Amino acid sequence: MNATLSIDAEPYAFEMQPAKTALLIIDMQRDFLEPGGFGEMLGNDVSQLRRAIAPNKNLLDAWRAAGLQVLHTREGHRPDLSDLPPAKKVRGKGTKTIGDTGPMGRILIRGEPGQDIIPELYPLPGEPVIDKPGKGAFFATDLHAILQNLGITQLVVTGVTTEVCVNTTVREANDRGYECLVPEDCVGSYFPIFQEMGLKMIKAQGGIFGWVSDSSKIIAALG
Ligand code: C5J
Repeated sequence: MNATLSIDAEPYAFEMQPAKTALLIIDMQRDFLEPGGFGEMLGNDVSQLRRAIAPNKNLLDAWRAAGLQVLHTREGHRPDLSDLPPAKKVRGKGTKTIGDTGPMGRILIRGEPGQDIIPELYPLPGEPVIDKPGKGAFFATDLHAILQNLGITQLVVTGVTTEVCVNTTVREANDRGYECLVPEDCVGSYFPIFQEMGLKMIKAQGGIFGWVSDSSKIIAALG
């Protein structure tokens, strides 16, 4: 797919070059999204995030059918916690924190059931999965090197949560020269006000961090 596709977006159309664009799905992990997981254990309403599953699935299916690049991320740490900053371990003063045993295994530890990606969006063999210790997908990972080697210059960024890992990753990507398009129905926050404001921050001031659109417009453009 070599033609440039013009996607209706805010603050103005996103001129997408599909061969140079990757779909980057952020942290669609069981512990954040599934009833009975760590997110719900903390008192969050997971339905706010689960709304994004079906649009992500539709976009992922269309993206794969078009033969375009997909990457996934997972937030998580080494089992020995050697990459977990003490400040992150104690943040929130919860009775259960990262590394402790939670409802789906050790919380945010690589290889544990809760840290894995939900079955609906499970990566196919060959789709890179970036395990990240921070909120941004570029911090302490090989994501930038992989994207550079693939010739990627534009990203469609989806996933959770809108104001935390999605926003942080879009800002990191923007500073590294990537153009980011965020389909609003494919990102989710436990807090409706943060969903709204997280998207507004991206597209404000002429698209200071990127563009905001909707999955149906991207799928329509892909044909
Ligand atoms: C993500 C978080 N993925 N909210 N993590 O946004 O802690």
